[in-house]
Amino acid sequence: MLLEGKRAIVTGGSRGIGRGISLEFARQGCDVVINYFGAADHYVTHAEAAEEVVAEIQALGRKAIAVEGDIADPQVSHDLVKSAVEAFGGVDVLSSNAGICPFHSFLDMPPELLQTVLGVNLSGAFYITQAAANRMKDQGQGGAIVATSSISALVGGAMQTHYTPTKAGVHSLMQSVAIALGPYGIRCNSVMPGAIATDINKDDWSDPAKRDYLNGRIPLGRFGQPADVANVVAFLASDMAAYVTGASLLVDGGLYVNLQ
Ligand code: RM4
Repeated sequence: MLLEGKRAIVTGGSRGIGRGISLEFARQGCDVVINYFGAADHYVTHAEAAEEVVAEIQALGRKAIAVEGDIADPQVSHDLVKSAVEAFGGVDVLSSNAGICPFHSFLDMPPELLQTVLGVNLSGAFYITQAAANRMKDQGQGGAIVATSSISALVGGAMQTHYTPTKAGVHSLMQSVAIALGPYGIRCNSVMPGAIATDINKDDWSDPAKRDYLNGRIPLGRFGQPADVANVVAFLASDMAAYVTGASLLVDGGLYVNLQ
């Protein structure tokens, strides 16, 4: 029960890594606001998925609500904090996790696609961090923010030229806000997931040759699961990590260090 009695917001919390984080937070004793985005897009979350996570959390004996909204819109972050205050009385933990990666080649990248990815992955992380941190400051009890960066903050991807800079940006954002928010006892860290099997990369890894190649590069010999990342996020969000801020932690089965 690392997060007993805490109140969390998880953006992009209904599917993939975010779903894993929402469930792990609940297992650790936390109530959770699950943000999701309901547009009919392959890469974003849907209301049913969010309601399923709410039901799973309630079955664990914790409270949860689902709140729809595109995190690229700054108003959504204010709404999420307001929802957490109304439903649970405050916010102690933020998992800034919402992200998209619509794989696309570089030379013909449409500006609109670039703007969409920047808006969700980077501006969205900024808005929710700012909104949650203001609430945590007003509460006067500190807080913990954990952003989902990526191994892609450190390495490139030919089909991810719009995406990898946002993940480097999220990592950098946590470093800077760790300094800005340290005086309020608000810790800010990021996780850098490697190859985690979720809907975001289902198409990209539908080619068995590509999947086998990537799998063979992971020293621990398997793709990650959302729970592999969620466990680390729960740790960083908890008092077990009371002296950790401005840090990033690779959760990649050793993929990053495997040059050969
Ligand atoms: C990750 C990394 C993975 C990719 C996802 C979408 O950060 O690049 O390989 O599957 O993004």
